Amino acid sequence: MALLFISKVDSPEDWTRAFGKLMPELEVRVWPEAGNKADIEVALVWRPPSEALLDLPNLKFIASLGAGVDHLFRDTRLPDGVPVTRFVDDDLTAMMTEYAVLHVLACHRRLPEYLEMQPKAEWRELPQSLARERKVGVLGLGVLGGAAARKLAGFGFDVAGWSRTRKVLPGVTCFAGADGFKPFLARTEILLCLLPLTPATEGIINRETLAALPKGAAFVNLGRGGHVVEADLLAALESGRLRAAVLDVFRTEPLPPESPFWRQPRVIVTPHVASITNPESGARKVVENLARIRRGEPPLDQVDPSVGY
Ligand code: NDP
Ligand code: OXD
Repeated sequence: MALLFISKVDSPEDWTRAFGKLMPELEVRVWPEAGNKADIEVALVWRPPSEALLDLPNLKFIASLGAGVDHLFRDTRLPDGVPVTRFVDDDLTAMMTEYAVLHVLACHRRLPEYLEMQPKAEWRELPQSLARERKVGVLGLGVLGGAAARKLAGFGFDVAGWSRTRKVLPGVTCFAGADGFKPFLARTEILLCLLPLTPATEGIINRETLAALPKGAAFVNLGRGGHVVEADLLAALESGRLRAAVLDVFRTEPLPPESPFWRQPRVIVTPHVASITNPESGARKVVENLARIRRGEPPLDQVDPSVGY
């Protein structure tokens, strides 16, 4: 039995070691060395080449190395009827929650503006609100957005969230669907994006969306770069309509040196590090799903290809 590992950004050595401890009989093959394709029962992938998942006659499931699956649905040809799973894990959620809280607090306490003042040796106090007076809005109330929204509500923020289907979350005002979008934006002073990238959410942060936020709002993007129309975001920052932004994800990664975001005042750039898949817990999930399939049960954390997440 073999697993086909395909990723240019994850360490095959770390994953091979993690599988070796849990399931020594599982042979980890690293793309493009697929060996006898009939042995391969699972493919563990991040942005696989377009044809890499075809012609694997005994493939039982395709596991995304990340929580997001946009890298798979973009231009990879997927074999019919083979389930796709994504990475859902308490450690991944905890790391993402920390990062979301870190940067919402930074925007709330006006850190991007103080960082802009520091090289100018400018000692000036900016007006400050209390957390209960600050309206935070979370785009996406799934595993990650839901956890972040709950934790932010615990800090005393006035938190709302927006999802495709309506949610009920204690301490969080929930909006849903197209009708809920504008009312959600109109009350959001710090907007945190934790949506998946799908055809429905591509470019969702655009001129119209940014204009619907109160003037002087801040934006934290931990979802995907494809959610943002970058020229519209830059224009909103330059005009002062948007006070600050924290950007962890970009349309082109690594962010090219010539990107204006590197030099844009009141913007914090981080290199797609909000939350990182841990090979130990990731391998546990894959092994658990192999066991479920053996028992004739469906794998956990399957995505719905019809909605793309
Ligand atoms: P989930 O699938 O658990 O949640 C997705 C949420 O988005 C759900 O609430 C869903 O609504 C909502 N949603 C999806 N489409 C729409 C839409 N068209 N309109 C409104 N709401 C929508 O995903 P996770 O929380 O696990 O992950 C979210 C994303 O975070 C990942 O897809 C990935 O892009 C990103 N990520 C980024 C990382 C980083 O390091 N920067 C690390 C890990 C993930 P509903 O509840 O109704 O289905
Ligand atoms: C993910 C990511 O989707 O790291 O897990 O972006």
